[in-house]
Order: sequence, then structure tokens, then C-alpha cells
Amino acid sequence: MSLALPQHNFDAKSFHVPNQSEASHHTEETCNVILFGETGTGKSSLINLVTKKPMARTSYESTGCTTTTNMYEFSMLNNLLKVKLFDTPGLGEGDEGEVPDKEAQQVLKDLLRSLGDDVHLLMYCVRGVRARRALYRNYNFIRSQVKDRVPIVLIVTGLENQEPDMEDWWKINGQLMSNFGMSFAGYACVTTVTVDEDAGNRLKRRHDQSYHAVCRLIEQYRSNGGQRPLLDAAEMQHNTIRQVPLTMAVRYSGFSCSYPR
Ligand SMILES: Nc1nc2c(ncn2[C@@H]2O[C@H](COP(=O)(O)OP(=O)(O)OP(=O)(O)O)[C@@H](O)[C@H]2O)c(=O)[nH]1
Ligand SMILES: [Mg+2]
Repeated sequence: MSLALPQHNFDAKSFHVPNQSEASHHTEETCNVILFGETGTGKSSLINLVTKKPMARTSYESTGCTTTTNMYEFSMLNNLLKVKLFDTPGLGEGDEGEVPDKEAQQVLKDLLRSLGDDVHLLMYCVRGVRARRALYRNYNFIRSQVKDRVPIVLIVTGLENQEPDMEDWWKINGQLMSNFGMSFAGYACVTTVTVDEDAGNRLKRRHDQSYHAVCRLIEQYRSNGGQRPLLDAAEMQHNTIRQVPLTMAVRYSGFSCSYPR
């Protein structure tokens, strides 16, 4: 289980902050984001990064930790944008795994089918050691499911020690990704490692950058396609975070993500 995350300072320089009257002219919109990727790549940790709470269970075990779809809800942009994050079981596990690959794929297919046109963004989480051809397998699977209907962005985790900057991962590997046949609507080079009060300033700063990078992608690809300016400071409030257990999620959205055990 990850620890509670510290509050970080927010650099509002590059963000537009809607004032009360601007806010009152917009109706709330919802953005549904599905996280997928191999086991242990940091999908659940990413949930904890953006919600700033230890909402999702994470594990350092080599076998899968998230065994079913969980939905987490939070608000951004002065509560104008409601984000629903769907955490899914890791792909790529063998038959002995917690959720064998075929079952994990089926969970994703069921989720995609249930949400239909209401999927706004797919986040493909990969661990940023170096680009591997194997990444294409999961990419290809999800691309075959959604074609060009839904934007897919790449989230590269594990970059807390990338030098000189986390972004350098993309400079080194971006071209390789397209050589392997993958194209992404956007990307974020991040660390989703748990950070506590005792963490060094550099790690805290990278954690903070990671939060903003992921939120920017969500904002960019939300349902209305980024017509509004970038993130506002008030998103830090996150005042509507709640975890929806699967049973509620089923009732809530009318889908079933369970699989035979
Ligand atoms: N060093 C490092 N560790 C990370 C990072 N993100 C996650 N971890 C660790 O990697 C392990 C797996 O993270 P999870 O978030 O549980 O991974 P997951 O993709 O949800 O895994 P499944 O639920 O099994 O599919 C945990 O021990 C995390 O603390 C990161 O950016 N850097
Ligand atoms: Mg998980």
C-alpha cells in the first residue's frame, strides 16, 4: 500500500485560472480515461499521483496487483471537469499470473464496449527503461479495439533517475517507438513512485512535474478537445475524490468488468 502523498507547491504561471464568473458560464463535463499496460508499470501509482491520495492499491510483487477494473473520480478546473480514471489489471501475465493476459484483455474489451463512445482517452503505461519491441503487442491490441476513434497517449513511468530530465527519455526513444509501429497522440515522461515527506527536493519536483504532465494530457484530450485554456490552480483542491467499488461502477455505468477466477 502506498503512503499518503505530500501537498506540493503549484506553479500557476503557465495556467489560466477561471474566475467565478467564467466558471459559472460552463457546464460540467466528464472525461473518461482508461489506464492500461503491463503488470507493474505503475498504473495504480498513477491514480495515486493524480488524485494525491493513496486511493489505489499498489504492489512491488511481480504478479499482478490490480485484479479488476476500479474507477476513481476527481475534479479539475474549478470542478468544471470531472475525470473518471479506470484502473485495469495488468497485461502480459502468464497463465500462473493473478490475471492471465487473455483475461486482462477481456476485461479491457468489456470496459471499452461498455463505455462505447464515452471513452475520451487511453493512457498506455510503460516502464521507462528503454523502448522495447514488446511494447507493440499491447499497443496493437488496444489499437485494434479502438482504431482511431480514441486518442492513445503514452505514459512513461520510472523516470525519477533519468538524466538530465525525464523528458530525455522521449528524445532517446521517441523515434524508436514509431519505428516499432506505434503512434501516440501525446506522451508524458514521469515518475509515479510514492513520495513521502522525507523525499528529497529533486524527487518532489519530479513528482510535481509528473502530476502536471498527466493532468495536461487529460485536459488536452477531454471530450471538448481542449478548447479551454490549460489547467487552473484550483484543480489542486481535488474535492470530489472517491473510489467507486466495482459493484457500484457496474450499477453506475452499466458495465461488468469481472472475469472468471
Ligand atoms: N521506481 C519507481 N517505482 C514505481 C514507479 N511507479 C510505480 N512504482 C512501483 O512499482 C510497483 C508497481 O506499481 P503499481 O502501481 O502497483 O503497478 P500496476 O501497473 O498498477 O500493476 P498491476 O496492478 O499489477 O497491473 C510498486 O512497487 C510501485 O511503488 C516509478 O515511477 N518509479
Ligand atoms: Mg495496479
